[in-house]
Amino acid sequence: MGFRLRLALFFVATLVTVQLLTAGLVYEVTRHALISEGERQLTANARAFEAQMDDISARVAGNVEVLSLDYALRSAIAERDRGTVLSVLRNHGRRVGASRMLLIGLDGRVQADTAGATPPLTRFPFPDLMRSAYMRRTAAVVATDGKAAWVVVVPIYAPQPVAMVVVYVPLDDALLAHLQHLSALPRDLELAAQLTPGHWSVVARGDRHAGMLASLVAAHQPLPRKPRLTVVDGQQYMVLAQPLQQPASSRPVMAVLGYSLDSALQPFRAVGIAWGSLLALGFGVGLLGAWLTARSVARPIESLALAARRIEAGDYGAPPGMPRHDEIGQLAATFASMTAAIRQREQHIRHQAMHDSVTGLPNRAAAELAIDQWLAAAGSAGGAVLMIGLTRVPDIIKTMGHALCDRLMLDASERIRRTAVEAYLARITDMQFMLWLPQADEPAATAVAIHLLDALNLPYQDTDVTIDGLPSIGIALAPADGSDAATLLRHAEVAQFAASGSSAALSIYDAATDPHRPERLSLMGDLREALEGSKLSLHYQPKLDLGQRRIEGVEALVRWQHPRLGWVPPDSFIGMAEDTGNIHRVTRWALATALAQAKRWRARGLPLQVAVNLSARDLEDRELPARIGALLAIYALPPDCLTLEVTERAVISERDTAIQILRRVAEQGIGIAIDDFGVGQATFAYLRHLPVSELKIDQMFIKHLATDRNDQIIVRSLVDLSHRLGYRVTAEGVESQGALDYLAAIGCDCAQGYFIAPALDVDGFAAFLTARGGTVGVRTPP
Ligand code: G
Ligand code: G
Ligand code: MN
Repeated sequence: MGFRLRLALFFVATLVTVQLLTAGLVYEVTRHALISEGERQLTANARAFEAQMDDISARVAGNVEVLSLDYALRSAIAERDRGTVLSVLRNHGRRVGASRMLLIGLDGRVQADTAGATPPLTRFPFPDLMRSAYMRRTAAVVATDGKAAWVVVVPIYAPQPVAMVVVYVPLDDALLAHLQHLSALPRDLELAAQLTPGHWSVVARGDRHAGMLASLVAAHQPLPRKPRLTVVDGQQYMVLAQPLQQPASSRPVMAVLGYSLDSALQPFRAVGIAWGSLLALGFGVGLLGAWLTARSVARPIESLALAARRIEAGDYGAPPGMPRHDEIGQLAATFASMTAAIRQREQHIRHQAMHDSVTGLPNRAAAELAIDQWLAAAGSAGGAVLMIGLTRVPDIIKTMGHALCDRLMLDASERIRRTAVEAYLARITDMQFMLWLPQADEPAATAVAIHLLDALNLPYQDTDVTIDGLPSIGIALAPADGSDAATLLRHAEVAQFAASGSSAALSIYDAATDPHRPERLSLMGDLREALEGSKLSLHYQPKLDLGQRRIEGVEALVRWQHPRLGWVPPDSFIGMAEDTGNIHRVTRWALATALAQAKRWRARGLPLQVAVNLSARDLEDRELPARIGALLAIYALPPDCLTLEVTERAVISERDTAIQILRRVAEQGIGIAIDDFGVGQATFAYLRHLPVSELKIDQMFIKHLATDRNDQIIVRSLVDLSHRLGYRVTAEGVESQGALDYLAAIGCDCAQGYFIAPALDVDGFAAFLTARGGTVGVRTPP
């Protein structure tokens, strides 16, 4: 139920209730007044009725007294002349309106009866009336044969009483109507007689009557001797039964008087109607007024509610203005300022959600949205995502704190902005920006990237420090490297990661080398299974001692026969295992397997040296030295039968931990070989700090050794220098007799390569040893 309707209903309900209460009060007061008025009137009327009857008695008595002076009557009485008596009585009777006249002797016997109903000498039935008639005028009501009559008894004197005359005046409807006509008798009047004991019936009624006796009898109520309220024919009446004068032996007769309250209320009815009309009018006007008032209150509230719903739906348009000065006007004004505040706050929150607070640039979410929108709108036009990372930021934060780093990033963002004015720039992470170059192809993107690197490579000057952010940029191209923003960003990030490790500091995404390809994850799962289910195996490539022309040892190389992919080269899973932290398992497995094999060879009288490859990540494993020591102890092998191969890169990039681990290994008497020597940045000066026992010259220098003069010079110098520094030297990738001969000639210690043998499984190696038994033997310890 709406506010408007409720307000209107309340107004009207109040109006009607008050009016009805007033009406009820007025009605009750009036009714009470009318009831007491009715009682008063009924009592007065009863007395008036008695007075009327008295008048009749007086008139009748006067007439009969005149009759008693009639000489003819007196002599006829004396002579007992019934005929004359009757005719005189009839004459007089007509004059007073009597229905019957009796002449009664002093002995109480009827001497003449004008009705002729009484046999002569019958006793008059009401002797008490005759006795009192000597003293005063005597009259009473008598009921006989269903009729009532007013009986007047008058003595005849001559001069002594000689007889009595009894006059019957009929108390019938006509008489009552006559009396009502003449005087102020109540209009509702009945005469009731108890003709049979206990049963009242009406013997006469006025010209208007309401059947009061019938109603009382029907309701089994006694005749009320005091005014009482009774319902007669559905109307309210005051009723009073007034007993009349009666001789002792007559049946009881009463006058029943009525006073209609409804008739008495009649004059008030007009007032009631007028009042009702006024009420209806007031009702209508009140309703209209209430509705109008409610509307003037409800309308603005409804429009404010509508505005609130609009805000809920995100529409912050100004709410309707309300030029009012009341409470609602105040509410509307407050509402408007609240809307404005919410709008501002939401804009702020939205901006914060989509922007970086330091540079004010859009963030990753905003960038993805923008690129996706652009791609959707531009169709196949494509573009380039440049992921620009400042590689040193994490270090800078750790050493210099966030505040300086924020300034650095702000400065970087301004440099990028200046270099690529048109492009869409966003800050993706703490250390990365992203530049979106719509419609740019690879050459265009590369050109921009080179400019950016130039701009960012200038060191950042902050009050008293100069900082080099070390920028690197990865490029992903749409649609080739991804058709949605998320993929493009991910790929650009992969490229940037690759770039951060390369000297060019710039890399274009290449799906083939992406170390984050989804299949990698499943491959790593498979690798774990392979480690547990011995799907990995080691192959062994012989190492030839050039001086003694013997096989002095082997390099263990891991092989993986994948159940689905078939042969998986180590290059493609070793790097992955390094990235995913699985390399430790591979290394432990390789060490255990290789040492177990060495033990088996020893048991057959072949004391072969075994070389096992380590990865850079293995040099973070502080447990490695102890683990290797334990393995040697388990197989009861001397430490010098094991060599660990580490790449130049691994020892250079790793820091103190790696060197400590290598030292602890070397201290046990285990050999350390530098693998792929010559291609990286390791210098002899650097190697001097490491516990290195052997250098393995990279295949690159050996492959064309037989023919290439430059390679010959390099290798000879390397071997010379190494020997001077006390290192053993192994040449890798020996593929020809010429190379082997040259190496032997310059005094290189060892050779390894396809010309001697590729990596062989255990059986293959055994066969190789048997086949080459004549020229190749196992070096005996010096
Ligand atoms: O012979 P082959 O193509 O498998 O060698 C490829 C590369 O894999 C080589 O550089 C070699 O050092 C590396 N490699 C082979 N086996 C292992 C191993 O067990 N551990 C590690 N870390 N590298 C290995
Ligand atoms: O980095 P490392 O020396 O561990 O690498 C050994 C790798 O070189 C293995 O993949 C092995 O199969 C390969 N290899 C061994 N001998 C030769 C050879 O004579 N020529 C070529 N091209 N590769 C070789
Ligand atoms: Mn190796």
